[in-house]
Amino acid sequence: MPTITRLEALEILDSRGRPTIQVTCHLDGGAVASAQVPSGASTGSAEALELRDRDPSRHRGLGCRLAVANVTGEIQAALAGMDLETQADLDAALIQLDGTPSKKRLGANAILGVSLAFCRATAHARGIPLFRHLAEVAGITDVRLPRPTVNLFSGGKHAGGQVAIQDVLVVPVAARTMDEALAHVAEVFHAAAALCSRKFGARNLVADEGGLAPAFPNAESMLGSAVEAIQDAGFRPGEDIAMAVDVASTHFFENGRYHLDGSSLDSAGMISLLDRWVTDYPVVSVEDGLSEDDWENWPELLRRLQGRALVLGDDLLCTNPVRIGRAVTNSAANALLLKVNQVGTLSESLAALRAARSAGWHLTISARSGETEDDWLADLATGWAGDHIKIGSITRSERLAKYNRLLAIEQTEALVLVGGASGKGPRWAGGRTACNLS
Ligand code: 2PG
Ligand code: MG
Repeated sequence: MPTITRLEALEILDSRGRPTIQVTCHLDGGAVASAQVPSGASTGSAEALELRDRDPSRHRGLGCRLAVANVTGEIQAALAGMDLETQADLDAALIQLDGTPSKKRLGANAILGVSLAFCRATAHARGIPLFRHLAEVAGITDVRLPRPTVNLFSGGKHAGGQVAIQDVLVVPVAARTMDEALAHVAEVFHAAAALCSRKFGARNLVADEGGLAPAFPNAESMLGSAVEAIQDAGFRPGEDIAMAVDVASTHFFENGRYHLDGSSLDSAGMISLLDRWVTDYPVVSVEDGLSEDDWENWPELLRRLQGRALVLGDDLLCTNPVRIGRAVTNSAANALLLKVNQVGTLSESLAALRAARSAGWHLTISARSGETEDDWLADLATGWAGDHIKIGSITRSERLAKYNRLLAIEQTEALVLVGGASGKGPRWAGGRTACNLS
């Protein structure tokens, strides 16, 4: 069984030019592997806490030298030479060492870096691909490629707030392979870029996750423009290419009201708006349609959208098994957005996945808006059998590192895309296979 002999750490920069951390793990058999940690911008308040230096003279206080020092100092001192049978042993040791519920003492960034680097080093030591090792860690046998949900248009905190909602995504529902899925998405992206120049006179600059971000007059014009781009690319909206929305509504919810497009809606008004979007556009997944602080209204949102679109919880759930349990009990959602740095270790993320799956929920495994060139997310979403993977758009190399890894896994391992053989399936499309477009 693996024993850690050495941990190294380095402060590196993420895709927004902000510091993050890379950890390298050496095992006694000679295996060595590194992992880089992502960072969000539209964060949920229940997320595990990244440790930042708070030194205003460097990187505006966001430096990660303290997190680096914790890995090479206290964490290495505690873990080196320890007998670690499994990933669960390693993660339990990290959690115990930190001793705080939010991981604020050692830093969730430091802890996740060690959790991921150890996992990858163990896969190397075993001589198997990371996704296979991750599948074994999770006890998952039906390994398959997740279907991508790809950011087309960006708003909210990822695009300077030109429009309140965060992402309009496209879902290549008719594609039978990953290769075909990305080819379909690329056609839509290029059609959307042409549409943005035509309609908004915009140069095709991209936002934090690579999505196009012209000055949309309102949220709904993002949805309408996405339908147009799908059609311009020669696809049938809802049949060949569906859509998803990350409303990220926590970030425009204030004093009990949702502030968007010049109006202020109460929760019932917001639910009605989302209901209409799902009726009028081929939307199969609605993420954070309501705020993380609006728990009492999520059950009504689920009741209204059930069977038509997934009700996906991100800020609401924060990949936290306790919050997922509450949402299951209250019938507040039916899909989990899983982001490992929201909770801080692979084992806790796995507990979140199990809580969601045992309630029959759908699973989207997601990147963060601040990413790195590391590609472990592709292996995680494959090994843990995500229904969807959300990486961002098909521009910016921190996104493409993951898409290209998915293509490589498809080619070398002959894995099938979820729902791929039939082309369509209720499991990943939220129960909806066709849409009425008004
Ligand atoms: C989200 C994520 C990824 P962030 O809200 O789903 O898109 O954004 O990493 O900024 O939290
Ligand atoms: Mg989100």
